[in-house]
Amino acid sequence: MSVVTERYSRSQADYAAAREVIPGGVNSPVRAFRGVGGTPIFFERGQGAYVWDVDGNRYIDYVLSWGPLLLGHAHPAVVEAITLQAQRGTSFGAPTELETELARLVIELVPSIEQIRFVNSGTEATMSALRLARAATGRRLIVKFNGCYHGHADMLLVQAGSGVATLGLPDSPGVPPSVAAETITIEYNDLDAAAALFANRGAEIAAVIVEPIAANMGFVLPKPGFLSGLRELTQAHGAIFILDEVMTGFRVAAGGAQALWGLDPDLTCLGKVIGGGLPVGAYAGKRQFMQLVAPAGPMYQAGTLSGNPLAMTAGLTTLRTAFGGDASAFQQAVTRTARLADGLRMLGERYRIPVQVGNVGTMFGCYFLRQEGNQITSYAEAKAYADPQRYARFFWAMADQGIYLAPSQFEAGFLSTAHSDADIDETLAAAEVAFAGLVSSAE
Ligand code: KE4
Repeated sequence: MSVVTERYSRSQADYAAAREVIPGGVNSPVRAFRGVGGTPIFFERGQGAYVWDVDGNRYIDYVLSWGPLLLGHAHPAVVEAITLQAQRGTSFGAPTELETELARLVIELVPSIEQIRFVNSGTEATMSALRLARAATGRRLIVKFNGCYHGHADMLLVQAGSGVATLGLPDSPGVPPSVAAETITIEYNDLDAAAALFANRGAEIAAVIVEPIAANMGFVLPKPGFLSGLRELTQAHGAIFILDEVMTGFRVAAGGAQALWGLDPDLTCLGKVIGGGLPVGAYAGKRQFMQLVAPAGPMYQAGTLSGNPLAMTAGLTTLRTAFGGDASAFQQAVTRTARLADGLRMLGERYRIPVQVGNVGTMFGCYFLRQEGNQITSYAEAKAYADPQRYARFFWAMADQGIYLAPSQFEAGFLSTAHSDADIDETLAAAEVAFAGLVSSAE
C-alpha cells in the first residue's frame, strides 16, 4: 500500500466508479492490484518507456501491457502505420495481403514454424493448439505444469499461474470436473515426473504444453535438459510438444526461446509482441499438423477479427522495426535488462535482503525470498519461498518514485527498445531507496 495516497486520488475515484459497472473494476484480474494491495493505478497516456497515470504521475514502465510493447508505447512507426491503415479500413472479414506478409515474417524468424493461423489472443492460440493436438493424435489427455499460465480456456485453468496464482484461486469455479480431469499437471522442472507419467499413460497423452520460461509464477528458468527432455518424451510416445511462447516470443530472441535453446516444437503459441499492442494471438508449427486446420482440414477454428488488417499492421511494423535489418536496438534492450537485473542482485546483497533475480533477453523477474538460500525452481517453491508481502512493499516504494513494476510477485517484467541507460540508472537509484526502506521497516 502506498503511503502517499493523495498521489493517487483520481485513480481511487476512477476505481470506485469502475467497480460499479465492471466486475472488480477491471477487465483482467491482475490489474486489480490484489497482489500488492491498495488501489489500482489508472493510466491515460504512454510514450516510449513512460506511462502517465490519471493523476499526472509519470512512470518508467516495466509492464508494457504485459509484454506486447517491445518498441515501447506509441512508437511513431507503429502509430503512423496503423493510422494509415485505419483510414483504409480496420477489418474486412476477408483475406488481405497483410496476413500473408506477417505469416511469412514469423515463419522467417521462428525456425520451427512452417504454417501459422492468427487469432485474437494468447488464450485462443493455446486453446486452438490443444484442439489441434487432440485432433492430430485422437487422444484426450493434455499435460501442463503447475504455475504455468496459458490463458483462461477451461482445460487450462488447472493449477494455473498469473492472475490465478496472484489471487490464490485453487482452480476456477465453472470448469467442469470432467474437463479438468483430462488435464494432468506436474511440477515445472520435474522431468522425472513427466517421464513417469508417460511411462504410465503415454498412449493417452495428446500434448504437453509448457512455457519455456515460467513467467506466470514469477520468473523460473528451465533446468538444463528439462525442455529437451520433454521433447524426447513426446516424440517417443507420439504426443504433440507445444511451446507456449506467447510471452517469450520475440522477447528473449527474434526466434523466441526455441531459437535461443535449439528446441524444435511441433506447435508454438504466440501473442503479445506479434500484435504490437493490438489484439493478436497465433498458433503455428509443422505443416503436417497445421494442414488439419479448417478449411484445409477438418479441425474447426474461426474468428471474426482474426488477422484483421489493423492488428496485422501493428504486428508487422513492430517486428520489422525490431528485427527487420538492424537489430541493435533490441540487443541494447537485452544489455539494459541484464544491467537492471545485476543491479537488483547487487542491492539484495548490499542490503542483505534475499532476492532471486532472473533475466533472459528483454524479460526479467525478481523474487523477494523469505530466507537466504531459498531457491525457486517450481511453483511449489515459489509459493513456499517467495514473500509477496515484501514484494508488495517494494512495488509501492517504487511506484511512489515513478517506477511501474508488475503488481504481483508472480509476474515478470519487460523492457522495450525505448528504455534508455538513464532510465535504468533512475530505476536502480529508486530501487536503492526502496531496499533501504525495506531494511528500516524490518528493524
Ligand atoms: P491472453 O489471452 O491474455 O492474450 O494470453 C494468455 C497467455 C498465454 N500464454 C502465456 C505464456 C501468457 O503469459 C498469457 C497471458 N499473460 C498474462 C500475463 N502474465 C496476461 C495478463 C493478464 O491476464 O491480464
